[in-house]
Parts: sequence; structure tokens; C-alpha cells
Amino acid sequence: MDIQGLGDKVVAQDRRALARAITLVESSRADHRETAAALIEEIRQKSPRQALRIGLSGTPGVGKSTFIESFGTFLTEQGLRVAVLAVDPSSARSGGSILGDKTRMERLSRNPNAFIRPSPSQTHLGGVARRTREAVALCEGAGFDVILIETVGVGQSETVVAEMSDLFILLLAPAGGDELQGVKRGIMEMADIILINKADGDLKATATRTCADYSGALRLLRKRPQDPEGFPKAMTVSALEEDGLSKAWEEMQALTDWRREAGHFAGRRAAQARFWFEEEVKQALLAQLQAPRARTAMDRLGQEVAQGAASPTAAAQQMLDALTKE
Ligand SMILES: Nc1nc2c(ncn2[C@@H]2O[C@H](COP(=O)(O)OP(=O)(O)OP(=O)(O)O)[C@@H](O)[C@H]2O)c(=O)[nH]1
Ligand SMILES: [Mg+2]
Repeated sequence: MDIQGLGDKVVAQDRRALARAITLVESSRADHRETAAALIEEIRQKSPRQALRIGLSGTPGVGKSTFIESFGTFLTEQGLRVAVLAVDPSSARSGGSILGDKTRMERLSRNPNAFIRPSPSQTHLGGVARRTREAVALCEGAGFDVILIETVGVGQSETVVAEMSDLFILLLAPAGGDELQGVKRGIMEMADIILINKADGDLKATATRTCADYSGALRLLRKRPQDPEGFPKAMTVSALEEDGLSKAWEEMQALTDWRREAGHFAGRRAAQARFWFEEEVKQALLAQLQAPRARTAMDRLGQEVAQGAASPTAAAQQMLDALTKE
């Protein structure tokens, strides 16, 4: 494969080349992995562009797709180029979440300044995380200004998305009653901005109340060094009526500008790069354990341990020695 040629095309904002490049990073074939790594490096050197990476999470039905459609369109109207990616560990659920509701993103998917890439049908979160992170790098190299990374709010995928985003947005629905919808504290602590969606029609008053509840809850959280006064904050929006979108964008920009000036933006990216480096090493080590020879050794040592012929510690040491010797 002509890596340089493909890299040139991606940097020149050729959409088909970008789609091909993403297909390459999605592949788990060893030779593809090598080519993909070379391609990413090639593009990184050709195009040191930086996009604003916005992670977006919310439970099924909260309006993520509708929000991405209207907010993405709004951003393109501001003259920005927008890429949409997804981390969906449960994509087996609907066979690729974004594709499943392409209809909800019809306008955006036809927009020449937007690029939507559905989640690949991989179930292993580690694989999806790597693929998305590399797709983010490719979209950045292709000069997108904003990259929206969507995830459905179940399980660990929020953490994965937060670890590859500059801003993390939590989308919530208006809720009656005084309980905070069982949103886990850990997830609230990751949020930079909470958007209460569906603040329209009959739901508007409830949305305003929910927003006040969350504003209160956010004030009770421990202050984070990466936040200026007033953040994290809760706001209401209506993705359907396209209301509150420019206000939300203003807040995102204000927060980003502040973080850039205070050094937190670069600091967070540096910490994330380090995190993913360590993650890659761990994944690679785990993969080594799956190799046939390693599995045979694991079985043999496992039996010895079970029969009392070796202690777990000693057997583990033998196993690690065998791995590093290979
Ligand atoms: N009233 C109102 N309804 C909305 C709004 N945003 C989304 N909806 C509706 O909520 C339903 C779910 O919206 P989606 O955008 O598909 O939600 P989602 O979070 O992408 O859902 P999953 O893909 O299943 O996780 C749809 O019927 C939307 O029309 C809004 O701002 N106001
Ligand atoms: Mg959706």
C-alpha cells in the first residue's frame, strides 16, 4: 500500500481517503496494524493540526443523535468542519449505533463539512478504544475543527471517551422527582458541562428544575484544578428545537480558552497520551498471553499449581520469565 499517497490525500481533506484510512486502523490484522501505525505517524508529521475533541455521553433515548445532528449542523454554520465518531461497546445491540439512526442525522450526513463514521461492530472495548483514538488522530490530520465522540452511557465507555476528549459533555433528560436519575457520581465528576436536553414544550419546566438540581449537585463536587469559576456547569438545551446550542458552544469555547491559557489543555493531552501508551503496553502483554505457546505454558503451570507441585507465585514468575525470553 502507498502509505505516503494515502497520507497526502487525508491531509488534503479527501473524504474517501479518510474513510479508507479509518478502515485500515479498524483492522486487527497484524500487517494492517503495522501499515496503520506508519500512516498515523506519516499524517502526524505532515499535519500538526489540532481539533477540539468533544466527548458526548448519555443514556439511550436522551437525544444524543438528535443533538449531534443539530449541534453539528450549527457548528458547520459557524464555518467549522465537524467529524463524528462513536465508541459503542454494545454495537452488536443495533449493528452500529450511528448507522442505525442515520435518519436522525440525515442533514449532517449530507453536509460537505461533516464526516460521520459509525462504530465498527467490535465488542471488545479495548479494540474499540484504540480504533477510535486512531480515527481521532486521522480526523485531526484531515483538518477537522471539532471532533464529536459519542458514547452511550452504559458501563465503562464514558471513561474511555473522557480519556480521549478535551471536553466531556453529559447529556441528560428532564426528570421528575428529586432523585438525580441515578447518574453515577464518577460520571458526574468527569463532566465539564451537563446539558439537560428536551427543554421544550411540556418538558421545559421540568428541564429547568432538573438543571437547577444538577447545578446544585455540581457545586457540591470537589473543585478541580482544570476548571475556572462557574465550571463544571449545567444548562438546558433542546436538540429538537435547536435551542440553547449557541449558548452551549459559547460555554465550551470559554472553558477551552481558559484551559489553553492556564496550560490545562496541553497538560490533559499529555496525560492522556501517557495513559494510552501504558494501556497499549498492557493490551500487548495480554495479547502475548493468548499466543499458542503461552497458553500451553499457562495450562501446564496452572496444572502444577493445582496439584500443589508449585506455588502460584513461583509458577507466575516462571511464566513471566518464559514470556520475556521469547
Ligand atoms: N422533545 C424533545 N425530544 C427530543 C429531543 N431530542 C431528542 N428527542 C427525541 O428523543 C428520542 C430519542 O432521540 P435520539 O436522538 O435517538 O436519542 P439517542 O440518545 O441517540 O438514543 P440511542 O441512540 O438509542 O442511545 C427521539 O424520539 C427524539 O425525537 C429534544 O430536544 N426535545
Ligand atoms: Mg443515537
